[in-house]
Amino acid sequence: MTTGEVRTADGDIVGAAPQPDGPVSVIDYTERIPNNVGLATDRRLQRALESWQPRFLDWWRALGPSLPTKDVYLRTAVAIGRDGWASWDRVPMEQYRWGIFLSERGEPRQIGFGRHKGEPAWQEVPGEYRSELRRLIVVQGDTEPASVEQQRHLGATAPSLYDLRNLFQVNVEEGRHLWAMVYLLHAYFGRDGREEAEQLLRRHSGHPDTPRILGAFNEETTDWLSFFMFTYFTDRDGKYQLGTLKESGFDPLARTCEFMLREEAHHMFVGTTGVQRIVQRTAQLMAAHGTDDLWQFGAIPLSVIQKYLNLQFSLSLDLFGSETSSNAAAYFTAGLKGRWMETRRQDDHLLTDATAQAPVVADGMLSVRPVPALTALNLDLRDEYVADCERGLRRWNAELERAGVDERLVLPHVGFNRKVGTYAGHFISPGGELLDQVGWQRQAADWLPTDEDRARVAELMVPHYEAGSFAGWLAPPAVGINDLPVEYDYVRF
Ligand code: BYC
Repeated sequence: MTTGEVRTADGDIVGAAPQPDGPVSVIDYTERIPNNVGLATDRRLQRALESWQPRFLDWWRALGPSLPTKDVYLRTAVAIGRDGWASWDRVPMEQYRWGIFLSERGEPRQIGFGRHKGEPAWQEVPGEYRSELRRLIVVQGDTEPASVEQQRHLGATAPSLYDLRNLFQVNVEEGRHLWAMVYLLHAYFGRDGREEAEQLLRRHSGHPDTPRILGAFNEETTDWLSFFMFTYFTDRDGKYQLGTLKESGFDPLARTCEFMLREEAHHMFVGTTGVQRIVQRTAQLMAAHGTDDLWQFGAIPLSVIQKYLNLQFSLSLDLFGSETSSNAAAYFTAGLKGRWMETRRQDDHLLTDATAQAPVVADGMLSVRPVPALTALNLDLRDEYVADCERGLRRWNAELERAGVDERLVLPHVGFNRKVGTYAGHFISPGGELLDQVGWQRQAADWLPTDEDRARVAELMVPHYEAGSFAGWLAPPAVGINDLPVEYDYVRF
């Protein structure tokens, strides 16, 4: 790989896009819908997608970023190599070229797990798994526009042009990820696929009658602290879910998700560094003034950062579904959804005889019980995710340590504030103590953001639109985008 790209210890990618060294299919940008799936040779599919395109643009205008801009310095995929490749330019956001890109595969793939292990990967949808596959694609697709809707108004309060640009980069790529799922629905699921594609634009985040499918995508992203926590914790669920779909026996889904993961890495970089820059400023002020009451200095108290973290982590854990799930077992056995790093796992990739320990809450205690490993695959993925989340915490805590502050951020217990799975309906403290409802609610204001916390954070959310100017509640980034200076005017009005 020829690259100006740097991969951090967390696997996040920063710096310039890599040059491809594997097979490359250049994307035809003279097409109305840029793609590397040979759309021009399939007129029916092309027409169907071209009729969906204006509806997508209507949705983008109505529910995409609300801040009017002239252009934004954006990365656009222009070719697909094994390592991906992108161009960077100032682009009027509405003219961003949302397209359909699948990773190239060097060699024909075999299904790597489940009942069909060893068979050639499917190039068409197997009839017996049609509805399960469609469901997975619809759930994945539903999250993409949902996050754009949740972040719609954040542009009005951006802490800098650098951050504003990152928000818009995330938004256009989530829009592209919607295109990726809509392509699969149109190309492989006939009329019901087209209907599902329509529904993806009809459900709206937080709508009382037509909400988005998964809980976390109906919550409001109220401010930039919430946005950075979202891109850290919730986009990271995206990384893990896409990582399991990348293993799918349905080859077009696997290849789509593989390419999406490249773009997704930047989203998590935004979250990791966004929270880090906030913690950096908070730590400096705590060290200087010997107090956590930082509102008076125009910054966010560490205790409030911890509350936002508690909330977003718990909402994101709900996205893994129940710890034991017959759906998850069925997806795996059918070869539709694998495990994280499936190919590197040292077992039979069938799991018919394996067991796992799943949590239980019974008799006033938290404990575990043995269950068939096949049913515990949501838990398996969630455990991988939690370990990854810990890495960001270490990075943020290093800022506190560097500033000479004793306090630390911590991940709350996985049972804290849960609405899905074993812990739902139980009252567990961030420290992992099982409480009664009254006891829990008495302390909830210490654990989760209160209306007052949100109001005070909102007071700090004053836009900084001059090039090189940054809000005082976070540190400027160490480097700019694609080797440009931090002070570059990444967004023009
Ligand atoms: N909220 O057997 P269970 C991303 C439903 S994020 C509401 O425990 P299963 C992104 C569940 O659908 C990644 N409902 O769960 C990030 C099921 O309903 P049905 C998105 C929920 O099926 C940031 C029932 O409860 N991708 O990409 O094993 C920005 C029983 O559930 C929730 C995916 O999620 C919930 N939280 O697993 C932009 C991958 N949880 O089917 C983008 C595709 C569960 O009985 N989805 N339910 O009517 C899946 O693999 C699975 O659907 C889930 C659930 C992991 C979500």
